[in-house]
Amino acid sequence: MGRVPEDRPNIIIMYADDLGFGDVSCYGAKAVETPNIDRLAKEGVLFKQGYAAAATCTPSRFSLLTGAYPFRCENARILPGDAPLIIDTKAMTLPKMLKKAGYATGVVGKWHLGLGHGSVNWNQPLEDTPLDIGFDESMIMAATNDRVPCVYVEGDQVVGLDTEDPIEVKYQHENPWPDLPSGHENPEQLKMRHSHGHNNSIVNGVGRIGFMKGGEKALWVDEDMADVFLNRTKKFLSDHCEEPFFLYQAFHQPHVPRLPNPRFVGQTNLGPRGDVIAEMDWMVGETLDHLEALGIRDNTIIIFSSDNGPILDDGYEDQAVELCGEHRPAGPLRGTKYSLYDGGTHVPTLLSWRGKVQHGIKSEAVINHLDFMASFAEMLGIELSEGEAPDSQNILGAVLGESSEGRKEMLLEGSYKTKYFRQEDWVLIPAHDGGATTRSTGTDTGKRPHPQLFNLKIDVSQMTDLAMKHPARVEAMEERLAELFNGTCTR
Ligand code: NG6
Ligand code: CA
Repeated sequence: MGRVPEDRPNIIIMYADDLGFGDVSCYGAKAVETPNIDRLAKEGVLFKQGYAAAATCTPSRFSLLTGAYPFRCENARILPGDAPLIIDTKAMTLPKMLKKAGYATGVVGKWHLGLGHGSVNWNQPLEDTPLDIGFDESMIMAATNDRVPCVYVEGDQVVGLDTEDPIEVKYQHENPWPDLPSGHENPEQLKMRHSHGHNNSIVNGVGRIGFMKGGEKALWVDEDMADVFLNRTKKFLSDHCEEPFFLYQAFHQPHVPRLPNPRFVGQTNLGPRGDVIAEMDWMVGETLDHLEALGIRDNTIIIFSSDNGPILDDGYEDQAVELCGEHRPAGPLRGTKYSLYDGGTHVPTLLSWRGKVQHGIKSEAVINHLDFMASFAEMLGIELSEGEAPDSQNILGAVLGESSEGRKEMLLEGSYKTKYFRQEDWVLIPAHDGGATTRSTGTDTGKRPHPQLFNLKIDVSQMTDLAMKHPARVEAMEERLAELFNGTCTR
């Protein structure tokens, strides 16, 4: 039995990669069943208005871990696999804050916040890793499952490193090692073809973004990744069940390339995208069962959410579009990953604390992942100093499902530094340059040469632009957006 004091519950943040508002059964999905994620809804709070800070990964995760809007960090944008760490090692972070409160801290899974502070030498102990921003333990992939280097990193070391076969990584247009195959030159070697991009180095029969060489023994096998990360998760939980802990469990699903373990192939009729969601749901179930077995489920806060909205074709021919049928990955919401419309950031968000928080609540409170930091600070009696978690709001009551009062307003990011603003039920998307759709991904970008205004209360699918009808509101919201954007703190 764990002996965690009541006032310092364990905290696990389970963070899916590109999972949409309509992709799990407790949010209405029919084509894919997620009985384990649904357990969290049954035994906790389902947020109808839960938001990631941005419609892409790196900015969202930056905000989750720092409590700062992504626009505050110039480099918070989709990073290559050899990018430097973008979180200031001196800054306060969620894991650092919890460490101060006596928590053991760990991260397992997708990182994508950079490593090192210049060009990384993968063959030596790495510098500026998750260990330098507050995690005691770390077992990660450096970036995404479609980017090199395709190796796991435990602490500051590549797992399975062989000094006889050093790893080299290059992000450039041309293949730097013409004797090595690439997806572009050797499509016959691919088991899953790319639809756009993803035609550089071939690892495990899949073309990736970026080129890598060496490290043959260290290369991951995509189909084993769920088991590898789950085993490491269970080890962390077993090792720390006698003390308060924080685990950031960052799933790699359903991001591309979607290569489930054979046990999950064909579990849904949606093809690989549905099957990896089923696989992730299984990981959630295994994690919950492990907490039960350790006797610590009741005193563990489990949050489940996603870093951004869904996407069907994100660069591989995996039939996500063809097999989608009636399934609506973003549910009733307009837009997807990369979009300025709601489906880009409005994501499934659940919280279960079985021993403490009421079960089966459906909350209308608006919460943003940014807010976990200040809310948990409140829960644990931690003072945040000026400048720390500058945009994280203490809405603990809402986070624990006790109050329907969440955030009143927030800036949100579409793709690459584009922004929009939600205030109460109103959403203002300022004028943006760029195309209304991106052909390769099929994204409804939300970019228009004029501002758009929606009222989500009466128009959840953002079908009626009210900007012409309410020019004064557009102007007032534009001013407020500018004020928030130009300030240094919104906490
Ligand atoms: C894009 C990739 C996409 C995905 C995304 C990051 C191409 C053509 N597309 O650049 O496949 O990797 O970056 O996704 O390369 S995220 O969820 O990590 O933000
Ligand atoms: Ca993502």
